[in-house]
Amino acid sequence: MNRTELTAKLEQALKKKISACTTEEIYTGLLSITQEMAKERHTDTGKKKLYYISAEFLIGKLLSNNLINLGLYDDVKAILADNGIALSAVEEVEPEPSLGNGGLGRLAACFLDSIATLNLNGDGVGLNYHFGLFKQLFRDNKQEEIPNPWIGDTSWLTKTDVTYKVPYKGFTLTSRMYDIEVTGYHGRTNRLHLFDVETVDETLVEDGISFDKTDIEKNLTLFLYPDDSDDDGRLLRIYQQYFMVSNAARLILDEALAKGSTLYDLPDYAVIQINDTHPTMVIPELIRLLTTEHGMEMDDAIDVVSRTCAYTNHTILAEALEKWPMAFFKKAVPQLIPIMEVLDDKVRRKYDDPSTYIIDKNDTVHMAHMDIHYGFSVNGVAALHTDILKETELSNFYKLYPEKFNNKTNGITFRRWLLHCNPELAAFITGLIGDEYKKDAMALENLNSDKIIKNMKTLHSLLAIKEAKKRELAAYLKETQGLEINPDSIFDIQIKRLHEYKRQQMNALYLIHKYLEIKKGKKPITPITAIFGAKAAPAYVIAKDIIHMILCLQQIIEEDEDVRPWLKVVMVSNYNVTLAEKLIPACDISEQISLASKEASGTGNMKFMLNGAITLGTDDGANVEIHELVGDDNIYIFGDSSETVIKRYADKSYVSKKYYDSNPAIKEAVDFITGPEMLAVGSKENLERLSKELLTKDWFMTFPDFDAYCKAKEQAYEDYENRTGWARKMLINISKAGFFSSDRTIAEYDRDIWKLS
Ligand code: 26Q
Repeated sequence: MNRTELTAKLEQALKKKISACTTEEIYTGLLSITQEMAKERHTDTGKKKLYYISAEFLIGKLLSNNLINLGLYDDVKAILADNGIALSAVEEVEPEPSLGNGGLGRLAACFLDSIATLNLNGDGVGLNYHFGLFKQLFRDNKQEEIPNPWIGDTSWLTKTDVTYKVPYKGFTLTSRMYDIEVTGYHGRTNRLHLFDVETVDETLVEDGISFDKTDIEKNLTLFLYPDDSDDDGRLLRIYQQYFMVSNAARLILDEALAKGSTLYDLPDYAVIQINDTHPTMVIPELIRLLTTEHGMEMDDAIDVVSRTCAYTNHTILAEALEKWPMAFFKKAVPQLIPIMEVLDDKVRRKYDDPSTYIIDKNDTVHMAHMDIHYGFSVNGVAALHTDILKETELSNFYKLYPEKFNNKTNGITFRRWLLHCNPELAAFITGLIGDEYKKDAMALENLNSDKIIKNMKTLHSLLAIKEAKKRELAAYLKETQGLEINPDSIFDIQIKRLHEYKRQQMNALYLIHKYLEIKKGKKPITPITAIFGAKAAPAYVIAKDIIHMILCLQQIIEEDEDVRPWLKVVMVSNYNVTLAEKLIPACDISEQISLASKEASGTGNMKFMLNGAITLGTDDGANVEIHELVGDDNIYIFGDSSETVIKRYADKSYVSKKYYDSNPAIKEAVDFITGPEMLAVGSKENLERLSKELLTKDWFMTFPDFDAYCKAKEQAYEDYENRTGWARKMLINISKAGFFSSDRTIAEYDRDIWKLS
């Protein structure tokens, strides 16, 4: 379609001249023509189909992404510009759905993009949360939560005719399926199926995000349950999970039957990727449906399902592995219990290692165990993570099924995380090496030639792009959040969910230390802006205390005239995909400082690298692979190794107080948390609890890594002063980022697990 035709189409949808429309009207018009064109590319070809079941799909705004994938972006931008409208202003109108917590949900969204781009037959299946994850506000230096309504009158959802009955103990719910078109980059269109319940009642929500947790019929799809929990919502989580998988199971069986499957050959028609343990109940549910509604014998059903399901593990934190009391199943979905008992019984007959049983002696159901015994593939999400699973966390299972275990290092879609969020950098790359990299990310390696990395003009152009993105971010934060940052400072950024293992508290301790150093007269050469973005689960007390500490520190430094010109701390509120798209291109230093062995992979680390930020991190998750690719000179790695950490946990030898007593810098920074400056702006209760936590537990070992962290950070700041040297590091990082394209990850899933093509 040429520009004239596209203009005509848009004006037809708008029913008036483009120049006479508001940005809201333009958004609605663009949404409808984009959706229509996406639908035209929909196909369901291929006998076998992948069903990626996930409780989370953190898709972000869709308009620009779809325009890029459909090849319309440049034309639409130009047409709007001719009419005096900026596409960026139209983007602002679109609400961001918050259908995910963080990494796992965003990964699922990147995967859908790559599956469609690689022309694979694969759909997503999940839930249509009306308010998603909460929206974050700050008041009195504390986090508050409110709902994030995103559906409204115009959304990307298409209502379908597909409905099912989902049985619970004592009542049955009627579901309806809604679809979101998933466009591939110059590829086919697949679908994201989001199930909803017709009786959901948005008026149930009272103050903030509280609501009646017992009225399942009305509350089931109101909210996404956050990734750390109070007991309150745990039962509701089971109701949600069962709703998701029961609908998924019926859809899968219906589609296979429609294509001529006997169901005994289901693995030829369907492969199910279970995204962490949240959809694990799909295993007993499918077995239940095959035996009760399709007349299959139990052993056959178990065999069929075991050859259809594959499981991805995203965490090594024992406390995050889902284990549910049998009482929950009894209360919500008793029909699954006899099936799970059969599955457990078979395990017990075959193996005598109780650590691998599905139902333990306390009558607790271990969801991951069900996946491993009754799935044909188990994968981790980065090389180190998979090794740790095999050697420690899941070693007993690895002994039973070595052939099931495999690694699939995570990836990100370069459409959203380069082409869309940083078109200037994309154009710069194209100017140097052509645009082959847009279809084959490994072609970025062509940037790593002497002709390019030694050319001073090229290096200066790259720095100019970074500077422009920093100015853009500064203007955006000023306008949207009233925050003022200095674009001529170093942007040092840590954005991710708030979790103790990710160690935002260690970054904050460094900043306290730096603040005190500057007060003593040791000014940095270039001013520093430390930026945080993080939501804490509403019931995660210490995580909220850490946010409080950072916000108090932000205020203290802001009010300190001596330090203010040299150091600034800002925490952006409501960190989400949209903000990530603005922050990442503007970043100089990417903070990836989890305690080694704890971050399964990380994916923000990849996005930063692709946008020319230099990683300051531990040898953890996919940082290990980034480190290997870019080499010691182009990354700042510090801290204890995963082996050391695992050993220290095993021998229980860590005592944080010893470090506090013997390291004056640590003592000074920790004492500051409860000192007079902090107490003047913060809450005694929160700050004292946090300080006590560090002094008596420090479970994620920030003190042992503190000195190494400070040293590595100072080194990075020093190296930043050599501008062309820094630009060369940036370019080498970009040139090595190709491996982290989710197109590569998905091609591997298909080659080793799904076998669709
Ligand atoms: C569990 C039980 C009850 C309620 C919620 C949950 C829950 C919800 C979400 C548990 C975990 C999550 C999310 C986990 C997650 O995002 N993991 C991240 O996955 C990324 C993609 O593989 C990795 O890059 C990150 O390292 C990993 O932390």
